[in-house]
Amino acid sequence: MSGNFGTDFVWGAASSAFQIEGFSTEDGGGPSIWDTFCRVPGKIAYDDNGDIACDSYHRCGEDIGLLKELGVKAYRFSTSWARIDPRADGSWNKEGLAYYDRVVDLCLSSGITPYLTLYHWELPQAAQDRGGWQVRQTAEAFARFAGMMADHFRGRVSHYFTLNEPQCTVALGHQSGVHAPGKQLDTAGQFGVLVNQLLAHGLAQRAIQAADPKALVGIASTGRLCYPETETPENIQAAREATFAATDGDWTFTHHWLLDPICLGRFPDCAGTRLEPLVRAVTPEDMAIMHTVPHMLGYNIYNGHAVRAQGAGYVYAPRWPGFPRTALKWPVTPEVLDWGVRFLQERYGLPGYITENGVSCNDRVFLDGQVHDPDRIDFLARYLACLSRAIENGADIRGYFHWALTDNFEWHNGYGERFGLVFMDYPGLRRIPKDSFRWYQQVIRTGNLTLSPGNQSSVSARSPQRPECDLP
Ligand code: GCO
Repeated sequence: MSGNFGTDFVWGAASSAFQIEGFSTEDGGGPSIWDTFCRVPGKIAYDDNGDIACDSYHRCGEDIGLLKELGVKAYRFSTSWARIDPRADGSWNKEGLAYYDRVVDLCLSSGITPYLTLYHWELPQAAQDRGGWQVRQTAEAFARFAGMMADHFRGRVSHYFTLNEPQCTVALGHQSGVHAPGKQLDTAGQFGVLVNQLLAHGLAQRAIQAADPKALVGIASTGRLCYPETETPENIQAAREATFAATDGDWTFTHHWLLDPICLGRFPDCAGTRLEPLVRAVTPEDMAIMHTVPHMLGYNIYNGHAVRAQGAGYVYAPRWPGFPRTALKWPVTPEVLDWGVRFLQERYGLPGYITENGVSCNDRVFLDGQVHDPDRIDFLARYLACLSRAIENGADIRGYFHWALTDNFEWHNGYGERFGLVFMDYPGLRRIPKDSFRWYQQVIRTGNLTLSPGNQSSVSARSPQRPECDLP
């Protein structure tokens, strides 16, 4: 099956600073909250840390060369706030900035459009020491950083994402504490962190647009998405409702608690929940700052929940025993890149990019010296077929960034999880393109989603994962 990806479709790959660069404090850089968090015993699997990572700080030429070989049109990467603004006080570290000049200029000379994420969790430890995302000053400091970046890169960079997944900063960094800075706040504290990030987005977008009126600004969101177990009108409506339900049980990991204020100028309906008084306390002036509508939305989507209508409501459909899962035990649910995308597009109506999608696999170098990863190829073929169907049904999705270009530091999971199209041989930092690298190269070139050149078995958005499953 060939996807419905037009010739203008932006095929890309993604990474983030702390996950690939290493050497955070070299050349005047400052430690981020993740440098600090990695030093806390027991927080990171295998006691891994980001000291070296993929050494992209010294090897960005190799990485951009791989992107050029892959044939992508765009590269989504983040610029470490801690490397550039080590004291979070606006005294810019020119050598840190020079690294990103190299990355941007290498992209441009390779015909690759840079999409800069200005915050992929690289909060300067100095900002954390002054309260981090629990205080408003951090939002103001971030806006100052964003404005400087837009001014510095004007004419070379035209696409920015302000923040990556504020939902994770709240839910993992300040609720469960499994991510840096490892806080476990109450609901009021969690909501305060969300508010400061919403302010950070609004203030930063305004600063970027003031510095470069031609810049296009977005934000990368993640969170709960649902899809109909079977495609009856009742189940589709149930999945839509479940996606945007305003329960106060798991509100932190939802798209709409971030995107409703930013895009619609209001918080989700939370009457009668613990959130109601907190929302009421947000001033109209702050609501106006948060309500800074982006030019585009980034969706980081990996999986979702099947839902079926039941009575006047809905239930999450149980996953059958042995349901397909990734190496990280995440469920494989390609339908989410069809229906989840459609629901988001319906609600926000903005141009969208899939800014992250991919899969962790138990990749290794085989006896023939290659890295064979059929699981990733099958995963991508299914998800891209579903994305193609969403586009066919009117979703305004303009690009897809595979997460990730190379295996990298998977946060509290350390280096044990491999999401890359390129295998990272960590001891020697050798980069080995996997079979999926060549498969994705072909998709970019032809738009064709067949599983492999030899195997013409086509892929459709309705390819079942359960053999006897007779999908309607
Ligand atoms: C996230 C981050 C990425 C992850 C990727 C796989 O969504 O957590 O944006 O940095 O590495 O999503 O978990």
